[in-house]
Amino acid sequence: NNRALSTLQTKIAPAEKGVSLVSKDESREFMAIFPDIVRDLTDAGRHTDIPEVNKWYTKVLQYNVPNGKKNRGLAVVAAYKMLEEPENLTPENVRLANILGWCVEILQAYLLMIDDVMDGSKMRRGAPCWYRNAGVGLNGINDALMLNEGIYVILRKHFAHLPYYRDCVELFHEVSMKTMMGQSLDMMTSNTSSPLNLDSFTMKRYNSIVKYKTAYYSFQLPVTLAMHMAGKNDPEIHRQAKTILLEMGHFFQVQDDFLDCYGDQNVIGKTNANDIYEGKCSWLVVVALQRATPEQRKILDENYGRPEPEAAQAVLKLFDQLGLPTTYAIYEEETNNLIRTHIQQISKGLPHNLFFKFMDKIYKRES
Ligand code: GPP
Ligand code: MG
Ligand code: MG
Ligand code: MG
Repeated sequence: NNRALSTLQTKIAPAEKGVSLVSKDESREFMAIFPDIVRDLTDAGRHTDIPEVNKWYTKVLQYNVPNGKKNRGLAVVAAYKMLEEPENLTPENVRLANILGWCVEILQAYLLMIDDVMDGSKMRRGAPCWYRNAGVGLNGINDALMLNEGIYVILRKHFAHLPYYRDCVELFHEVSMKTMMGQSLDMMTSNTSSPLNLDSFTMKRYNSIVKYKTAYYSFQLPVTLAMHMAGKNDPEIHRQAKTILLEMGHFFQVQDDFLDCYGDQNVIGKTNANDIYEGKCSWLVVVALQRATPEQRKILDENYGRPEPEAAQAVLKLFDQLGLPTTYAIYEEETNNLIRTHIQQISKGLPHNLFFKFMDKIYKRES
């Protein structure tokens, strides 16, 4: 239960099946840099008069940052290596790309910590959500805020002298703002804004929520950071990358919503059906609403977003009756094909392989 509260060891994630964004060695290299990140934030000769906070901050970082899939962080490294000119791919620059990748992972950890409070989630990455640990609770909000500020400490320490520093700092702020606006829309379209109104669960609303809350920070951010590092500054290239990355981000959140109900809890590391209990505007319920007969709509009105397990069961049963797993399988395959077609249409300055790699990584994902 008390994973890293009792140990400062970093757990190595189990081998993932399927394709990787980077090689095993590159993945190890990324992990090997994490202790330096922790040291930069907790042991850099600053705040030496409050050692108990540095010690706590170390625990917060160890528990929350390194135990996920690290796709977003590794995406920065993979993208940088594909975008940079070979002669500039020095060990120092690769190290910087890894550090930038950890900044994205810190952002992700920070967002998840507070998202789990807002969503009343129980488990994250196979362990209790941070706020559910003894002695944490809502104090965890401050821990999350410390992680967020840590991003800018790291950026300043390693990048302040570089020409793309300002672009990176501004991008983190811009993307954070968009994510919070998406989260705001997510919250106001769920049962925290009582009473739950399923009329507001339109596909249009869904599209806005996922674009803002997920796509920018999960896909546009890592690749745009790598483009800044590699000096790819042409606005047209950025526009084309953004278009395709937001499409991928949308696809990724549809998958997240599907896995919330149909994923294996031991593989996704979260408990099932939380979106149903929380009355979330999830892809599953939006599609269900499009298909429901008046009687089926009544089942949703009465059971969606309710705390009783029987209510969630009734919703799950309806999802099955409506054939949502099949609809999802078709959606996943067709969207994969569509995005691949769009990647082929990217005209200049961007390696198609980078985007194909991302799609290989997420298509048919189970976690
Ligand atoms: C994913 O939503 C989106 C986020 C984690 C962004 C949160 C943004 C904040 C400003 C806190 P989700 O709730 O479906 O993710 P999960 O299923 O992992 O809880
Ligand atoms: Mg959540
Ligand atoms: Mg959420
Ligand atoms: Mg989810």
